[in-house]
Amino acid sequence: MPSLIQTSTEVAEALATNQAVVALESTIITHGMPYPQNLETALRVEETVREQGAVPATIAMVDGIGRAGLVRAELETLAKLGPQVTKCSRRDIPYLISQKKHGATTVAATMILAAKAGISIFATGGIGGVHPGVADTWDISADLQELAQTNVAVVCAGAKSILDLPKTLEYLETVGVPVIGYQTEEFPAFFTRRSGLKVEINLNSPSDIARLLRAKWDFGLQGGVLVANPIPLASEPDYAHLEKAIKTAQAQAQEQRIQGKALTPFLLDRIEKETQGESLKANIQLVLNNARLAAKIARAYAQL
Ligand code: PSU
Ligand code: MN
Repeated sequence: MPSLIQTSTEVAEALATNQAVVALESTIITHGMPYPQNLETALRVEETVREQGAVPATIAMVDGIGRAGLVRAELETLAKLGPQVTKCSRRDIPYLISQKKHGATTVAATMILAAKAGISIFATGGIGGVHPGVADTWDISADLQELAQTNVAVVCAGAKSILDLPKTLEYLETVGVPVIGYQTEEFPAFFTRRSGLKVEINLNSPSDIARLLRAKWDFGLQGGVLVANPIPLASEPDYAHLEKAIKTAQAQAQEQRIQGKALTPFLLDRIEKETQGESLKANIQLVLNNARLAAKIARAYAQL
C-alpha cells in the first residue's frame, strides 16, 4: 500500500514551514459545474488563494491515491471527465483505493484527506445537508457527520434551499458543530444572503475566526467548524427566478425517483439548466469569495 495521502511538493513545503494552506474540493469540479467553466473556476479559485498569500491544495483521489495539490493536467482530466468520475464521500474511499480509481471528493471526503495531510482550512461553495422529506427518505448528507468528527474548518456560502435549512442547522447543533456567520447574523442560503435563520456566533474578522478554531482544537474538541460567508451583494442573482428553478428541479427528482448520491448532482445540474447559467455565474462568484476568506483565515491561523 502506498502512503495514505500524497501531498504535492509545494503544499508539503508550505505545511512544513507553517505557511497558510487552503484545501479545495473536487466534486464541485466534476459534478457541480459544466466543462469548461468547471476548469476555469478551479484554476481561478487556486489563483485567488495565492493572491491572498496562501497555498491552494485541491484534493481528489487520483488512480486510487488520496492527493492534496493537483497539477493543471490532473485538474483538466477531472474537469473533462465530469460526472464520469466517481463522486467520493467517506464510504467510497476504500473502494477507490483498492480499485486504483479516480474520485472527486465531496466536502466530507475532502475534510478527511485534508486532515490527513495536516490542512485545517477548506473552502467550498455549499455543503450537503438534510434534504426535505427526510422523514421518508432518510437523506442526510455525510458532510454533516463529517463536520461532527473531523478537525477541519469549512468555509461555505451556507447551503442551497434544495435542502431543509432549519433541519440542517438543527443537525449541526445536535452534533456540536459551531456555525459562524461571517459579518452576518443570518445563515446565508447560497444564492441569497438571507434565509431568515439566525446564527448565534457572529464574527467579523478572519483572526477572530482563527482564534475560535484554535480554542476548539486546543481544548480537545473533535470535529469541524462551519464558517458561513454570504454571497457578495453585487453577485446575488434574482432570487425569485432561482427559487422557481429549485422547485422545478425538486419536482423532477421526485418524479424520476432520483435518490442516494445521485440526488444532489441531479438537482445542481437541473438548476443550472433551468436558469440558463444565471445560477452558475453566482456559484462561481461565491466560491471565489469563499476562497478569499478561507485564505485570510488560514493566514491568521498560521500566525497564532
Ligand atoms: N451543494 C452544492 N454544490 C456542490 C455540492 C453540494 O451547492 O457541489 C457537492 C459537494 O461536494 C457536497 C456534495 O459535499 O455535493 C454533497 O453531496 P450529498 O448531498 O450527496 O452528500
Ligand atoms: Mn444524500
